[in-house]
Amino acid sequence: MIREAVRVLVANWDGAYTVPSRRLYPHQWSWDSAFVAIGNAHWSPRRARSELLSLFGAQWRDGRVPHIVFNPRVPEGAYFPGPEFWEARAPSGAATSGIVQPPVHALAAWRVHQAEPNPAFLRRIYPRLVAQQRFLREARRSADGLISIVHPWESGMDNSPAWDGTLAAVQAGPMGARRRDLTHVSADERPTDRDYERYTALARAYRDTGYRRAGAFAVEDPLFNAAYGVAEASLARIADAIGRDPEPHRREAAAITTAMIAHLYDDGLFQARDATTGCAIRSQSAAGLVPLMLDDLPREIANALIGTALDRFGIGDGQLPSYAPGAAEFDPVRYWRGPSWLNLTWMVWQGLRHRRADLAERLAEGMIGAVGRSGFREYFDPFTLAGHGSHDFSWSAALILDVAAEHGLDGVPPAGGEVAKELGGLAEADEVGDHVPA
Ligand code: 9WN
Repeated sequence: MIREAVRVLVANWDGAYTVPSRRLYPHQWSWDSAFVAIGNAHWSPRRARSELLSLFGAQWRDGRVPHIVFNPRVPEGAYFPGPEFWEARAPSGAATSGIVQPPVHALAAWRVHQAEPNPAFLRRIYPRLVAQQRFLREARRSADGLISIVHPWESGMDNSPAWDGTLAAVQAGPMGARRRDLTHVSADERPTDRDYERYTALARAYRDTGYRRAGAFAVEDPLFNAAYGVAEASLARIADAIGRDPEPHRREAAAITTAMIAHLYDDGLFQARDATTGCAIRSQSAAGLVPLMLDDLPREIANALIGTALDRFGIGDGQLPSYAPGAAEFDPVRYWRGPSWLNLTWMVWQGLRHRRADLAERLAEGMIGAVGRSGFREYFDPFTLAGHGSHDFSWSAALILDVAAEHGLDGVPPAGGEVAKELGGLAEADEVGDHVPA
């Protein structure tokens, strides 16, 4: 499994970063690169650093890190919406989108440094990570202290039923272009055309304000806000390591946790909130469990989330469905409406490791079991473990490497054992496919 994961990551390496999937997603994606860096850190810290530095090379002057950095060698028609739709360029000259994704990059940078300490890398990436957070505060923070997203694509869980109500109010005409995703993946595993029309209309409206003003979709999402808080906690560690002041980051991390508890927490699950109306958006999305990643979450709230994860999401069986199976909107095969995804499971696994090692172990085994059954698919039916979406999906491969390194592949702790030996023996693969010096 380890060799196969590295094969996928080498095959998807584009010289300085990794595409999520060769055919379905042939450019660089923001949060995908963070997860890939976390996995690559175990066998090629050099690639992991390159992954993050190349992404931040396309950071905008206002600090935003675009959710896609387009590869100029890939034809416009290979992915919709492509560079001609977004009409955006970074100061580096790279064509990009104009929206963002959950800021999991500071955590990734810290993990990469832990795998192979490199203060020069930390010093280079730190101001960029700080600017990424500053953009979110300046452009997206409400008076209540929460960060909002302006498009379902910014949540990373694009087609979550949590967005159905808000999206229904979006006025949308025809897309004016052909979807490319359906040439690679079956239509019942992807969003509907109606969803795509609304995604396109929202992105176009935001673009037409110069990527400044939110339109009909402005939402405070628990996953995104948790990622923001984890980023501040990671920045405190990074600041400490390079002789900068960690205190402002610690304060910011504490403040976001407090704001999330005050405004998003409700009865065992964090909920999204409409940033325009202030009304809760009630759903059964697993995004509401991701705040378990926050170290400073009060114990009684963490325990309540764990209770929900067991009762409503059934994580005792090793899978974390992206949406609670008992809910009417649950669909085990359609993109973000029920299937389990490795990145979501990995984030909750992180939050459980120091709180409920027994459950963390179940999830680790569940991730390994899904890949063992179906390969490095994009998502999995949480009951049958059948694979869906793209094949050879990068973050599935990368995060399995992290799980294997931390947990072992067969429940045997990995220290000094087979996993480390296998990962250490992959120097040959590291030589493959560099076009751009890191
Ligand atoms: C739009 C690349 C991305 C992930 C997202 C996932 C999917 C894109 C799409 O693929 O979104 O950004 O075209 O469907 O929802 O989380 O980053 O893997």
